[in-house]
Amino acid sequence: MSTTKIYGHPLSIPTRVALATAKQLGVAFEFIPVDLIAGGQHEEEYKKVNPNEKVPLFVEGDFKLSESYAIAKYLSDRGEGTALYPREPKKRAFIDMHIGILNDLKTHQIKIVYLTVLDPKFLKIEADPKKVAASEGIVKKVLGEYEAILSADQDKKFVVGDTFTLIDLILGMQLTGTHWIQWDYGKEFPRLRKYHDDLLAAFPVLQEQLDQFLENLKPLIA
Ligand SMILES: N[C@@H](CCC(=O)N[C@@H](CS)C(=O)NCC(=O)O)C(=O)O
Repeated sequence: MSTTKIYGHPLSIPTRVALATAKQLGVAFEFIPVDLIAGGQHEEEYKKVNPNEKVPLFVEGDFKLSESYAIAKYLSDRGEGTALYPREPKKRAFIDMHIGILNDLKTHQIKIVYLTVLDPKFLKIEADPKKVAASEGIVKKVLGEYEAILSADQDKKFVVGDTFTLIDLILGMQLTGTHWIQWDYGKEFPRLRKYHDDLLAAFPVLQEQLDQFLENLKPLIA
């Protein structure tokens, strides 16, 4: 059994960022599911390992790390992974800038999923249309920024430079989160759709993650 553990939920966007990074880098780990629907993140046993009461959590011996992007950066920064998170200062600065932008995207994607899917289904709480519209506005603004960046060069395969970096892994992963609300974002953002389709074709880990995600999502959105 591996001593490296990733706690998470298979449908959680941040968990999937951590899992995809580990898989892309060939890191051996044990996945420990936390049942968010049943409140597993608030149970004493989990709170002992992660007082933050969220997923994902990366554990290696005494070393514990929460926050999906911190986990992705850490894994990319050690061993063979540096190409995902290049050390050249300007490249790294751009990647960190995009990570900040993608954090807004992720936060609002998660809000929309809770407001429109999980709260109505499990807590019987109706979505507040104003809150949904505000988050949708931010999601579309961010996707519009990437649509513009990629449209400037129709041959561009990656957001920063000409190699696959954490930004492509994170953006690619977060774009699959649109399945939660069954939104075909490609109608509004066709260049982004092409970029994403090309990533899925070129990086089997991303396609594998998407297939597993869709399988797990089926019963929730049926
Ligand atoms: N900024 C965090 C966000 C983590 C997060 O919000 N995780 C959600 C699942 S998608 C969670 O654990 N929610 C449980 C809760 O808030 O009770 C990251 O990127 O890791």
